[in-house]
Amino acid sequence: MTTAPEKKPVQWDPTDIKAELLKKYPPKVARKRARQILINEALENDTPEILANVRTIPGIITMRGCTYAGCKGVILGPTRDIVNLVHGPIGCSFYAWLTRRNQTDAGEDGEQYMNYTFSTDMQDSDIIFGGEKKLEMAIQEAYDTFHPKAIAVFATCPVGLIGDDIHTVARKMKEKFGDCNVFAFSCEGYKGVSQSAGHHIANNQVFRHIVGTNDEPQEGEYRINLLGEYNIGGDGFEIDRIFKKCGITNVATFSGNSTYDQFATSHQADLNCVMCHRSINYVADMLETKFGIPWVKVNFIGAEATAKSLRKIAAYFGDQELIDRVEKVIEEEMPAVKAAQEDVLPRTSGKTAMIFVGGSRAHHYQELFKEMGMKTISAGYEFAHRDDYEGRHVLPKLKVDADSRNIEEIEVEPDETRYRPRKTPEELKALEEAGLKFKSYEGLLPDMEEGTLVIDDLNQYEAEKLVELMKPDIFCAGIKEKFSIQKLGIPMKQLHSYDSGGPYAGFKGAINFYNEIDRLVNSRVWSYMKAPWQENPQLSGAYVWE
Ligand code: CFM
Repeated sequence: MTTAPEKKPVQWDPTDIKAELLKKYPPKVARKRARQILINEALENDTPEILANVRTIPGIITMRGCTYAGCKGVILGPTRDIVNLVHGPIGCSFYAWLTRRNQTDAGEDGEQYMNYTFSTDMQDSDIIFGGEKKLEMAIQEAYDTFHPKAIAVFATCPVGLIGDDIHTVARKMKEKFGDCNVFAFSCEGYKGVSQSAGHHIANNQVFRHIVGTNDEPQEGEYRINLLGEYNIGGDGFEIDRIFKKCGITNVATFSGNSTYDQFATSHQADLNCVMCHRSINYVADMLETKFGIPWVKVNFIGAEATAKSLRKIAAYFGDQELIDRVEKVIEEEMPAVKAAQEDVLPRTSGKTAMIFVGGSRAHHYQELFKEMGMKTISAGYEFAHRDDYEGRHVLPKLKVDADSRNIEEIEVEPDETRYRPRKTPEELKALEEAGLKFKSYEGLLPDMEEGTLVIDDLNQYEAEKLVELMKPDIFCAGIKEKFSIQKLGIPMKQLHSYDSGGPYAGFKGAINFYNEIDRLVNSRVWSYMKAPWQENPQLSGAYVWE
């Protein structure tokens, strides 16, 4: 075993770093960005306030995606037996072609459309004369070819601009077929400030058109739904393996490796476990209001976090048999985790990481880094809201602006026949008193050390500046950042797609992650790299404004 050489710590002061990041901006831009760059501090009764979920300043190269990406790609992308049809030009449709590494199994029925791209391939003439006829024909063709249970239609920007009525077309086709649910999403890319708006549009329609449509009793004890787990790199498979071993029945995952029937029967579960708070917390609320299912926050990223989440589920059901089985599973799984951890620790402890991902992972992955003795010195979300940073207690304080007003909030009432509180208020209270928190998420800030930098909607310029100034041992973000960071000599790990790795969830995932990060932070290759022109410039130039 080799140990890492003592590394000279890079001295930096967060206030200087922040000033340095803002220095190049015009005053107005700097003022806005200053509210999105936060130096973490522990306040007595509160968390510091950050500006989030606001428009990116035009001209800035954001890491964000669009509303269509959040709806079609994130939420509906991993549903295997729904035909997801993009109404729009083929450019947007290309990104429907499994570019996110959602995994699935084809199941016993073999219904699996995830690796197809369904598109209306809009042309100039469709933009001028309208695309509804073409959409109708495309839905018919998909139906004739596959006879799926459901067809979902997604609007891209031009569809909203020319005003195609996709909902009427969907309704008409649903009535015509009789045995295929057809519904549409007004998720034009410009609809919101980021993909977060797309999650909301997607989840609303899934709730409205599918959830609770199948009352056939389901088998299995200790029935839960796992909300906000998308099976990237097989994470969901690993979590399901653990559930199975514990005897917990996962009725529906929203939406990793999911099927139409899982959503349709999800109202029969007795507990909702929320993994990615950002993308789905409102669905948990709606399921509670309509059907009486309580929810708890869980996290299966990190071995300790996994154990803690399993114990939460067991405590909720309160059955000694389940509690014992969960303890036994943890006891069986942990030795391999500990062995891997002990192996990497001498080489990873004391190293530093930066994490800038969408809305949840920048928080969750800090668990894994902690288990490796590494510190996250800067982190942030692309598109999360203030509650994901500061905790849900800020929810009543959030102002509704023009952009959020654009996104429908559906009014949900208790179902007349099927609303059934799973626990009495006294039982819930007793569980709370025993430490099980319902509807609770504290956000990322309390889990980060004082003096760390938390940055919302980080952009290309700031990312490079940050790396240059703070020199982390690893930078985690997405494909758009990958190569620019590596060119700065710092290893880069994609935490959206996992590069080609994973799973990183659960116990086996933790082991995979330790080994992968150990390999990356101890590889010198990036720092040896110099492009030929950096050593021998053949041409030199200057900007006119310099
Ligand atoms: Fe939730 Fe996600 Fe994330 Fe997200 Fe995403 Fe993703 Fe993500 Mo990429 S649902 S917020 S919209 S945990 S695709 S699986 S990795 S940005 S941090």
